[in-house]
Amino acid sequence: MKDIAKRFSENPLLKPADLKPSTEGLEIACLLNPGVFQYQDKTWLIVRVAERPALKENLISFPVLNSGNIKIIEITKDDPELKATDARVINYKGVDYLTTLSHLRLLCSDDGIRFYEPEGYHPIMGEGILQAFGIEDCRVTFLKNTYYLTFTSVSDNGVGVGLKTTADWKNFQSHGMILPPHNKDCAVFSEKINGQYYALHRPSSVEIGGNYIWLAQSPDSIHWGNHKCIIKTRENLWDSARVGAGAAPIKTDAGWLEIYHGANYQNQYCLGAFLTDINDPSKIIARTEEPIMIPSADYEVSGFFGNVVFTNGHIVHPDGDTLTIYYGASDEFVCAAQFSIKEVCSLLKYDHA
Ligand code: MAN
Repeated sequence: MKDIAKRFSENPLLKPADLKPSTEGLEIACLLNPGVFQYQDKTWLIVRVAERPALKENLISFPVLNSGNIKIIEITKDDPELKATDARVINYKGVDYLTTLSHLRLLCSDDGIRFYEPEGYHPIMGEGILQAFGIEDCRVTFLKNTYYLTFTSVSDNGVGVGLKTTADWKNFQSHGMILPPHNKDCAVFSEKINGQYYALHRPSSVEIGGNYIWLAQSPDSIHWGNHKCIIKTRENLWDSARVGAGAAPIKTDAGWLEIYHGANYQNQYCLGAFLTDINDPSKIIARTEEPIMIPSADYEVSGFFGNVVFTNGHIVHPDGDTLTIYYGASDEFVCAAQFSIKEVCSLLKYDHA
């Protein structure tokens, strides 16, 4: 297997202790999965900040949002109605909860390495009943002077995709939930194609089907239809259990290049790539057979949820070839790695789509 990522020597770029919790009584457990964009000559991250109360012996406690307030739920670890086998999710009395509550935080940087929280840009918190368990993993697409933010909205109603738009990162328009449960990993294309908006998304089908990448089309970016399933999981490969889009596809001479994540049944998350037709993104032209990035550094192998590299944001440099992907490592740290787009394309298999 060939891992072609050139990891930044400064990794991890951000760790939980680098930011202040949003609310007294909470601590930051994880900083992960940033959306990335350029604004006012700086590189910006919209980072997922996952918080929980300080760990107490014999207790599992986690926050949920209730009419704009944070409510802490506490359960004793030996409660027979508690099922806690995954660091990320628990089940209590038959209901699933997240162990952390996520919001989104804006950070910026002059060099793409050292990030700070600029004054006057507020955290984006979950709002309303469809975001009671938080908002996560925001992708950012810039199209015609507007930034489109697509993110995961979590509540006991399910996991779906929310949309906000902004021009200045201070005033936001909320467009509610654009793709209902179960759906996440939504990335809007950076250009309209034949007059339509396009987006990749990842519905999960519980019975027949699976966790596949789909393509949707929209006349206005709010109402999505003409859904097509374009990338499936592959048995016995690194992406056998789940696949999901990274950030908006990259326009290349050969077509739209998408960096995506795939997980196997051991919950190892790697990155790969696929290529679609430039005029018809439902046509898959090629796909990597092997991952292009595999968790291997210490900070990728062990952490809040180990063996994970997950990306939903990147920057294509002016040379048109250098790609910096920002990624969440072991669901706990924000890191970066560089790729050559040409090298990624050289690993695409045209008979493997
Ligand atoms: C999965 C993981 C978690 C996430 C939930 C809800 O369990 O990706 O990190 O919080 O889904 O989206």
